[in-house]
Amino acid sequence: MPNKACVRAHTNIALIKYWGKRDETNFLPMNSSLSLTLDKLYTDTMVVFDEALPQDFFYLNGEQQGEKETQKISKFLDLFRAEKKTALRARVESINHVPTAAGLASSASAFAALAGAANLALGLDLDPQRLSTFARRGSGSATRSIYGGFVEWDMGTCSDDSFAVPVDDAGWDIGMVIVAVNQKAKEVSSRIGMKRTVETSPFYPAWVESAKKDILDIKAAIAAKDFIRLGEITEANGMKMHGTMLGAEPPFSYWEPDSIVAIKTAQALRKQGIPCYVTMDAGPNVKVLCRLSQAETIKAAFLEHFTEDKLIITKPGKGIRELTE
Ligand code: 2P0
Repeated sequence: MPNKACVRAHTNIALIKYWGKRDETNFLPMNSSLSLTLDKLYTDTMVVFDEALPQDFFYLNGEQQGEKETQKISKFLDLFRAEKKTALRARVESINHVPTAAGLASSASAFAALAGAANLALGLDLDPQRLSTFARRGSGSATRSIYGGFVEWDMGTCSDDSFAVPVDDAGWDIGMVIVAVNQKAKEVSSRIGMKRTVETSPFYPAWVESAKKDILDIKAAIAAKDFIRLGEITEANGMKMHGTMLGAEPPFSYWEPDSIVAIKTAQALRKQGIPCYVTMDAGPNVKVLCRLSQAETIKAAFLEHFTEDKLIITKPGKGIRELTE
């Protein structure tokens, strides 16, 4: 058994969003989602299983993490230990590669990298599809970070068949400009936010119905390499998700004034004949889906409102892979 492995996983941005669970224990979503894996933002994680360790240890960016964070990692590693029928404890060392000041640390890349490294270190030999079901139980969005390009997370019928499927490598002039908007205080966490929305928002059933159609439509747009349609569906789906939160009790929103500035900037670019479309997640950052060949032009327009360090251009990223020394 190798007992040690290091894996890189990239984060992903959902174009058709995951927002709500039908089973909170197993992280089963209310609807299928579809994302784009990003090249620029990723996590490298090394896992060493060692019989000399009395407990699990977790280091993030070189700093040992406290009990709460370590427990989360232990609980996740328990899934792999159960599969291997071992009680071995592990040392986990993660480095988040996120451009400074962006505030874009992601549980998607974190749990996908940890899943990949645990799988290799224990010699489990899980195939990527099965591995994505493990990643899912760390964080829903991590399901999709196993693969590169456009990825669908099929909602499935149970824990075994709710997994990610690669859809397309996104190698047809697809890019993203991330607008890192300043965040004042930590908002409602996505886990709490989606739960509140599912339980209280009268708009929620309509969201689920509409997301089912959106996923079919976006896959047709990807198959046809129709960028405009891809963007239109992406932007509309994200807006609908944020709409469900306004209907929750109590209502909440992740938007900041600068989020609106970014949305308006994208709209103005479209009027000038440069197609680009926005999507937002559980935070104020705005992600602009664009043609990679036009990303610099789009960034220049955003520079009128945002400083250079807040604007990140990225191309599509790859799936998880082992890093060898
Ligand atoms: C997504 N988000 O599809 C959606 C869109 C945020 C908005 O997945 O509870 O950290 O760990 O499964 O994956 C963020 O939620 O939530 C997320 P858990 P996760 O990317």
